[in-house]
Amino acid sequence: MATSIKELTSNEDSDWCPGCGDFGILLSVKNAIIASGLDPHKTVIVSGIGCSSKLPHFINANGVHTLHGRAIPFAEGIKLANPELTVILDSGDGDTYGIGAGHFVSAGRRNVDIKLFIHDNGVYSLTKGQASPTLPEGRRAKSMPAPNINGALNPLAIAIMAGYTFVARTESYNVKEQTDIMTKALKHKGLAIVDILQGCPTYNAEYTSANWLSQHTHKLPESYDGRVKNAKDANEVNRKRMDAIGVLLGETPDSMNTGVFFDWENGDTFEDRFISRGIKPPSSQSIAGKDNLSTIDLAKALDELSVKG
Ligand SMILES: Cc1ncc(C[n+]2csc(CCOP(=O)(O)OP(=O)(O)O)c2C)c(N)n1
Ligand code: SF4
Ligand SMILES: [Mg+2]
Repeated sequence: MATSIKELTSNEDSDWCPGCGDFGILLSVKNAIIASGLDPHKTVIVSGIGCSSKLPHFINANGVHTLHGRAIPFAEGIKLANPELTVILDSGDGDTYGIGAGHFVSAGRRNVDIKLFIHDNGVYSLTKGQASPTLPEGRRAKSMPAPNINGALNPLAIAIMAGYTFVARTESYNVKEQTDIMTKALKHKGLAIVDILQGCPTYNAEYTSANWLSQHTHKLPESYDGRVKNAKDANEVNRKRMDAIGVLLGETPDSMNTGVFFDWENGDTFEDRFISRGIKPPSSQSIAGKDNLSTIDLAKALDELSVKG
């Protein structure tokens, strides 16, 4: 079990720009790991490619820095191979909602118990600030020659419709709120997404500064409760989905809510379905016999693959 920030801090120095919101996200991920009582040796952080995706290097847990847009299949594969691991996917908005959009939507159909923490800064910052899928139409990040001609995606409304079972938003300079929401996501059994409005002072300073974010985000009202009480009641599930989507569609780029929009713990994850079909996760299969030799006979496969003259 991780007990201190120091224990979770790796030897590698982060090379993020001064004031980058990624620092607040890193601290919040560490806080949430501690608050959830997770063992860093049983925690895996998976990322794609981007400034944000460097995060696994800066945290003392297992980390996999994968391919652009492909973090979700890696994370799902790790969880299916060993369901005892806690798998956090920590990636950018471009990585997840742009090139990774197909995986982002398909993941909702499975409900694998992984947690997506998405750094949403409205730009592809690593490649010098092009518009990401969440940059609103008409906004112009610093390196863009003209205002954005495309409309923005609504990733959380898409996540709810795709089947995600925990859907939330927070912002990168509010470490207390992030820690609280990430901790809730980690406790949730099922596919969770936390979209984190992230400050990029280098390419999108105007609309993502700490000041701007605190003025243009508001906590969901106390009276709003996105949690499904009776997990088996399809009517309640759909009512809560519609409530959440109603709130999300009522937002504007200048006025967004933070908090948990939807929370449905239904006890039906992909890995449970997998195991109920009698399929053993690879991590629980023996790979060596009493003689310590491999139990896997590759001779047949090698024979099939051999080049026949
Ligand atoms: C297949 C492929 N296409 C394009 C790139 C170039 N590339 C690297 S990072 C990136 C965008 C990252 O944006 P985002 O996920 O929002 O992360 P950020 O840098 O904003 O944190 C792109 C397009 C790549 N590495 N691989
Ligand atoms: S370019 Fe933006 S997102 Fe990347 S490290 Fe710098 S401030 Fe952070
Ligand atoms: Mg980005």
